[in-house]
Formats: sequence, structure tokens, C-alpha cells
Amino acid sequence: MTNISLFFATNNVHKVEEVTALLPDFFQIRSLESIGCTEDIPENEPTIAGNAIAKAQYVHDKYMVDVFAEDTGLEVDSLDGEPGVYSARYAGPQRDSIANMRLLLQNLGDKKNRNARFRTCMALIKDGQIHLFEGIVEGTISSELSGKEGFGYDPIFVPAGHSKTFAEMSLKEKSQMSHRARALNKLIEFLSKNPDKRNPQI
Ligand code: ITT
Repeated sequence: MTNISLFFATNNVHKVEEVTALLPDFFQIRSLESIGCTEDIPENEPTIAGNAIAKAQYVHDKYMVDVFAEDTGLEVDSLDGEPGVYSARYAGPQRDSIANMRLLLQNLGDKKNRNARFRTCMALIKDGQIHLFEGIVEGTISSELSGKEGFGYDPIFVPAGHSKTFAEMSLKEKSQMSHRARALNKLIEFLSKNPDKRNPQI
């Protein structure tokens, strides 16, 4: 398999860690720092897919490189799909995960239906074309925070068929079923069928 190296347009080190752990040997991530991209990448679109595309497009347009980005949201059925695209800023612009989870638990109260899902949209811009890949994991919202692994909403999300939150799972265990892994696997499959046209040796 021809080697592929791509930039990952994210400011989130946890995402880089999860994605890197899942990459096959032929696929390497290149750091944004190496092209001088250290700024916050804007994400102001009204949809998860729109934000994923906006992040990839920002890096592609400014630095002229092939790139992928992803946006993730937690959708809670009893809250009409919230926080969804507003997951990062649910409790305010400070993007505080503990405050976000506390607000979500407060808004959910003692509602019986605690069904929720993580949705990841991954946008790839390769050879000037945009490709989208989606990964979803269904689950429920727990009544309190549990676990220290992972990040974001992991301490309150219990994937379907399991009794632990994502934050009580190792990175490897989470990655066997996560939204991010499912989207990434589709991206990897696409790349393995569409190797780099312009620079096959890198
Ligand atoms: P980017 O630089 O990639 O945009 P971000 O941290 O802004 O990183 P998102 O907008 O995609 O990422 O994240 C939306 C929110 O969802 C944010 O609060 C994250 O902490 C949370 N989140 C994303 N992936 C998650 C995961 O796998 N488990 C738990 N929470 C997650």
C-alpha cells in the first residue's frame, strides 16, 4: 500500500491521540505546527458536517495542503438533539467540559428517556475534492459523572450494550466502538482505494 500523509485540522490533542492510535502503517498524520498553523481554527457553521468541512477548508485554503478535520456532537433525544453542534459551548464560551456535563444532567433531570448518540463527521479534502464520512455510536446518558479516561462528555456516556461510561474504558476499548473510530475507518477505507495521485512516494 502506498504511504499517505495528511494534515489533521484540529486543536484538540485528545482527538489526535485517538486517531493516531487507530492509523494503519501506511497512513501518517502531519502536524499543523510544521506548516505554522497554530491559530484556533474557526467553526461557526450550524451543522456538524458543515463545521467539519469548514475546519478542513480553512487549512486547505490557507496552507494549500490535503487535510482532514472532524466535528463531533452529542445528541440527546429528550433534549431535542441538544447539545449537538453546540456541544463544545453548551454551558458557555469557556468550553468547560465539566460545566457542559453538569448543565446537560440538569436539563435532562429525571426524564426517563436518556437515549443519546455521539456523531462524528469527518471531512477530507484531497486533490481539491471534499469527501465526508460519518460515524455514530448509540448509548445512554448516565445519572452522574464516572471515570477519568477520555475527554469531553465521556464521563456521562454509556455506549449501548455496555455498563461503563467511555471515561471508564481504556483508549483501546473506546476505539473499538467509538463514533470517531467508525468515521475514521471509512476514511481509511476510502484512502486505501484512492491513493495519492500527485506524490505517490510520500
Ligand atoms: P477541534 O479543534 O477539532 O474543533 P473541539 O474540541 O472544538 O476540537 P468539537 O467541536 O468536535 O471539538 O467537539 C465538540 C464537543 O464534543 C467538545 O466539548 C468535545 O469535548 C466533545 N467531544 C468531542 N469528541 C468527543 C468524544 O470522543 N468523547 C466525548 N466528548 C467529545
